[in-house]
Amino acid sequence: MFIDEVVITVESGAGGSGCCSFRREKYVPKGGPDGGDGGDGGNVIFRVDGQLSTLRDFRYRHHIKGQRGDHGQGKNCTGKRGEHAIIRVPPGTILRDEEGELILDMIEDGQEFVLLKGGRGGRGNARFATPRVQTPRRFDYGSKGGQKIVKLELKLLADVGLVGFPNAGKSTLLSRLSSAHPKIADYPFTTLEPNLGIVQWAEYENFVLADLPGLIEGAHEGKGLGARFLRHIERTRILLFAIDCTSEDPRADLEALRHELQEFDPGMRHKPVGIALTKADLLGQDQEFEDPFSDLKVPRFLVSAVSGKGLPEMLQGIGQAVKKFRASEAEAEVEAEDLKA
Ligand SMILES: Nc1nc2c(ncn2[C@@H]2O[C@H](COP(=O)(O)OP(=O)(O)OP(=O)(O)O)[C@@H](O)[C@H]2O)c(=O)[nH]1
Ligand SMILES: [Mg+2]
Repeated sequence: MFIDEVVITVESGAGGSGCCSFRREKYVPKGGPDGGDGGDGGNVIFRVDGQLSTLRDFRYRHHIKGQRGDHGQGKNCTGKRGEHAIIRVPPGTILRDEEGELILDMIEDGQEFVLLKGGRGGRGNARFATPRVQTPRRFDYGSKGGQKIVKLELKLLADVGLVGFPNAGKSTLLSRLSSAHPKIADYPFTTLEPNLGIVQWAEYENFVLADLPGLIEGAHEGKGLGARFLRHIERTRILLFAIDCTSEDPRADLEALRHELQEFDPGMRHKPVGIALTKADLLGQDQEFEDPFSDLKVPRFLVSAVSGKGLPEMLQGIGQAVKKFRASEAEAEVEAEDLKA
């Protein structure tokens, strides 16, 4: 099951208490205080792990705690610090607080964020010795850890999202273009959760392609698998509409798909798009295919995942476009940095 939304409670570890102890040894009268400090409690840390692509790990893990610090001990021994709770999340995870306010968007592989610090360890009595008070009995308790309820929401980060009606051949395309193995079958709604694959289109160039569950009319109102997956499209750089070229009215298919996306989020209108007319092998050998989108200025490709027809051209077209967008995003980032400086 694909999980893209969870609510979890996180807690950082409490600090260990300081110790009250005195040195006791043969021939050492009045050994003095030797109570060590308590160890700090473990932090709650979120870390992006590029290997993950769902929040499935949290299905049965709703409460995550940092370890508490050990108490201090005699002979000036400091308590061991508590282990951090390191929570691994997939890239594209959005962290929100209980009210739904954004805390952080976690994008870069390896990115870390300390949400809660562990409690501080308390001081042992050795710390309180002064020339006047040589046998202090005072020590601190460790401070408590913090607790928070956080919502994790995943919006996949893919370069290209495949959008189309059920059975249009989206999963077949993904399996043909990448080493992903999505389920493929000739009935609608075979794909129930997004699949990601890495598509290598030149020697050192690749992009991430997302195969999404099929859309149907009314998806934005929750029909079919609906809006739940539409949000994953929001963050893809390019939309690739998969349209069955044997469809009675490919044009109407495209309009219907676009309508669903726009109703879901009007901003999607501005996303760059391409069209993959799928299943080209089903057209008869001598049948002339009339391009139903000839008046649109949208790059389109007549492809067949079975025969491989048109795939190299499509990869080049999409690959170059992804490369261009990535470069212009990087440029925009640099400009933003310059403005800050
Ligand atoms: N002849 C032919 N059949 C294809 C081609 N691509 C896909 N198919 C068939 O079309 C059917 C649906 O393919 P899928 O890849 O599962 O379609 P999908 O768009 O992922 O469907 P959902 O996951 O239900 O949205 C399967 O029976 C495929 O074998 C193609 O290029 N040529
Ligand atoms: Mg599918």
